Amino acid sequence: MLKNQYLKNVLADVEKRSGGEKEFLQAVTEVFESLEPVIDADPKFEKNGVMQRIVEPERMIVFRVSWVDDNGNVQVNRGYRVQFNSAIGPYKGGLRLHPSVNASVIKFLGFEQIFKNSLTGLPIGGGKGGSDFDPKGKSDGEIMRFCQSFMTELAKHIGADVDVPAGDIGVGGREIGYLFGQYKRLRNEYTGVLTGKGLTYGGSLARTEATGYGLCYYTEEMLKCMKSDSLAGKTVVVSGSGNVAIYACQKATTLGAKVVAMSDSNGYIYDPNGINLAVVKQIKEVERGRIKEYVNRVDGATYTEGCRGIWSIKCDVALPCATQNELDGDSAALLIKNGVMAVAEGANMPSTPEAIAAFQNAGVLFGPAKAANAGGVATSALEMSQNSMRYSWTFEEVDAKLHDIMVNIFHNSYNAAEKYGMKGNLVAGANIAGFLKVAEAMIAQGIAY
Ligand code: NDP
Ligand code: 2IT
Repeated sequence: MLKNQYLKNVLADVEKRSGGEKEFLQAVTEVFESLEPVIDADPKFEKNGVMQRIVEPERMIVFRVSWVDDNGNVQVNRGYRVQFNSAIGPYKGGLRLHPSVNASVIKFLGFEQIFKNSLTGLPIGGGKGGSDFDPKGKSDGEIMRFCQSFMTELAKHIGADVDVPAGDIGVGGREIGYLFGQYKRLRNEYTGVLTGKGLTYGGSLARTEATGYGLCYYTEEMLKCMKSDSLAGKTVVVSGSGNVAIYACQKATTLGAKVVAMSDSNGYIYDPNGINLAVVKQIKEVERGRIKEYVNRVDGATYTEGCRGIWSIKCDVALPCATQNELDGDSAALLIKNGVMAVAEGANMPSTPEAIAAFQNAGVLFGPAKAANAGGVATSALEMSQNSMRYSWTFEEVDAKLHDIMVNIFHNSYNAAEKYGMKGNLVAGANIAGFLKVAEAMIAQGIAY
C-alpha cells in the first residue's frame, strides 16, 4: 500500500479517469509502489509534476480499419497507437493483433515500454499499438489487406525520427513486410520506420531471436550473481510457442537447460525428453498450426487442454512467454511447491501482482518483464542504428551487443534496488532505474504551459 501522499493522489486520479482500464491500472500501481522511496527522497519529482505527466500519454490515436475479406464482405476493426512518452527518444514499441486488444491493453503496454526502453540504455521513447483484428484463420490475402488498411492511417502519425513500430503478438515478419510496403508506397521514402523487417530490406540479423535470447542472457546473469548458479542442467518450462517462446527455448537449450513444456492458448505439451524445437518451429512458424500437433510427431510427449496447467509441471526455472496475467497466485503457489528457483518474464506482465508477491516472499528469483524481455526492443534500436548508417552488422556483432545490454540491465536494476534499500528486488530496481532517466529528461525539457 502506498503511503506517499503525492503518489496516492496521482494514482487516485488515474483510477478516476481510467476506471475501467484494469491492465493499465495494474501496471501503474506496480510502478508507483516501486518508486515510493525515490519520490520520498527528492521533492523535485512532485514539484515538476512528473508523476501526473508520466501516466498521461502524449498522444493516443484511435482509428477505423476497414478491409474486405475473401468473400467480398466489408470488415471493420479498431486500430490504436499510443505515443506515450518521447522524453528520451522517438516513440518505440510493437503492434499487437489480437481480439483482446483494447485501450487498456495498449496503454498498459505503452506505459511499460517507457521504462523498458529506458533500461536498454538506448535513445528510444515509449509507444505501442495494435488492433482487435484476429489473425487466426485468416488467409494471407486477408492479412495483407488488413495490414495495408491499418498502415494507410498509421502512416500519418509515424516516421523514422517520430515513432517506429515493430512486432508483438500476432505481428511477425510477414505482417511487418506488408506494413512496410504500404508505408513506402504512401510516403515514397525508404527509411527505418519499422523494425523487425526482413533481412533483404533493412532488417537486423538477430532481431528475430533477440527477445528470447535476451531473456536467457538476463536469466543467466541473475542466476550467476544472485545464486552463483547457471541455466546448465536446469529443467525449464516455457509458456507460449510464438516468437519469444521459441527463441527462449532455443537459447536455454544451448546454455545446457532442458525445456520440458510449451503451450498455446488452447493447451500445453509436456515432453520429458526435452522439447524438439525443430518440430515446434515447423508447426508454429511454417504451418501456423496448433501446439497439440506436436504429440502426433514426437514419441513420449503428452498434450493437455487448458493453458494454465503448464505451471503444475515441476521445474527449476519458469519463463512465461505468452501474454499478460497468464500466471496467477495459484499457479505461483504450485511452482513454489514444486521447488522453482527462478522466474523471468518473456511476455509483458505475465505474472499477476499476487504471483509476484508469492515469488518474492518465497525467495524465488524474479526477473520482471520490462528488464528481462527488453532484448527485443533493444535489438530493434540496433536495427534503427544500422538503418541510419545504411550498414549492417553481423549476427555475432548484434548478438554480442544484445548480451552486453542484458547484463547491464540486470546490474543497473540490481544496483538501483540496493541503493533504495530493496536489495534483491529486481521489480523495484527495474522500475527505479528505468524511471530516473526518463524523469530527468522530462524535467530538463520543461513543461509547456
Ligand atoms: P506471438 O504472436 O509470436 O506468440 C504468442 C504466443 O502466446 C502464442 O503461443 C499464443 O498462442 C500465446 N498467447 C497469446 N495470447 C494468449 C492468451 N490470451 N492466452 C494464452 N496464450 C496466448 O507473440 P510474441 O511471442 O511476439 O509475444 C509473446 C509475449 O511476449 C507478449 O506478451 C509480447 O508482448 C511479449 N514481447 C514480445 C516481444 C517481441 O519482440 N515479439 C518483445 C518483448 C515482449 P496462440 O497461438 O494460441 O494464440
Ligand atoms: O514488448 C516489446 O518490447 C515488443 N513487442 C518489441 C518492441 C520493439 O519495438 O521491438
